[in-house]
Amino acid sequence: MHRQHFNANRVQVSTLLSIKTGACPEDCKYCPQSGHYNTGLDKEKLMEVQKVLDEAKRAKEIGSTRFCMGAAWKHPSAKDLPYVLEMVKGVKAMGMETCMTLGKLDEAQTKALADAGLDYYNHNLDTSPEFYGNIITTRTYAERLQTLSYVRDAGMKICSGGILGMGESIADRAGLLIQLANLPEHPESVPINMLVKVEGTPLENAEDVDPFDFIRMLAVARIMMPKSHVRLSAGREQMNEQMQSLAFLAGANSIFYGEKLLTTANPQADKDMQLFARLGIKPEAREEYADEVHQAAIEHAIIEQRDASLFYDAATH
Ligand code: SAM
Ligand code: DTB
Ligand code: SF4
Repeated sequence: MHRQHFNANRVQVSTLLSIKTGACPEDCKYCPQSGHYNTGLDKEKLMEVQKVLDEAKRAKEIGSTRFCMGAAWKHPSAKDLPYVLEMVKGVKAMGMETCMTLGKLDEAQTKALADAGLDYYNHNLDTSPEFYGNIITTRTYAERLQTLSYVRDAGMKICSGGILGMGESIADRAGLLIQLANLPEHPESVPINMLVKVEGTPLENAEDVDPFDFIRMLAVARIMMPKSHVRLSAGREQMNEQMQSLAFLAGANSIFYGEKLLTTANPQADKDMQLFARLGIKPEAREEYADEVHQAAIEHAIIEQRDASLFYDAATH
């Protein structure tokens, strides 16, 4: 199935940046950025446009092809939106794909983001409709579906997935995939996150997910949405290399790349590139890149991340 639609040795790499951190009015029980819980996180207001562009440049230099900007908002405000649009334009001009996750959108905001050149909008359904109310009470499932519908109608690509490890049942995991696979079109990108348990959140002591059940979730997502990129998302820092390899074999073909997710740790870039090399995986080219020089620069950046020390480079053998 995977090989019918993708080169199984290519994995798409995206880098995340939190452009506005903490003090979020929503009550998502998994989230370190919710203002409802005390997680000791340093709160920050919207980052300056130039600082965001500097971070995007850094991401490009380590070989990332998509830059995803996240804000801890219920929804963007009229005051903040113009700055966000400048960020999209600036990152796009650097030759990277752009992605944002800013909470709920109205129709006009969605159109403005599309006009600025935003490629992807991330808005997760998180879990099944039945389990959802145990995790979030300040935003409904129907509101999430509405935002996704605006994004689709504005011609942008959808990134939508969920989280495992919040106490949901196997049926709830199936319920999430059924929702995603029954959207009018499959999301182009389906992030499957393993809960990062953050002290101070209501889920800090949640039970671990069985690693094989996590892998099964990726495999079923791959089968149900054969043309989508399935992203092995948050939680990789807590997984060993063997588990990540199994995830790629099960059909995951995208990761977050760079040492930080939004507020929590992600594996170091050099470690990821060493693992890719040992598995014979290469980072995927940008979907619409027209410029081979740009692609060569990405590959060069990736190689630079690897430690030249002793490991078997399966990608070039
Ligand atoms: N505030 C916006 C929203 O919720 O739409 C955007 C940012 S929010 C942090 C993006 C997604 O990150 C959430 O939908 C959730 O799936 C994921 N996430 C947040 N905290 C997480 C955690 N501790 N572990 C795993 N995934 C998490
Ligand atoms: C997604 O599904 N996972 C990313 C991204 N979309 C925005 C976020 C993961 C956040 C993990 C917790 C943190 O670093 O704050
Ligand atoms: Fe806010 Fe998003 Fe975190 Fe929910 S997941 S508390 S909306 S930042």
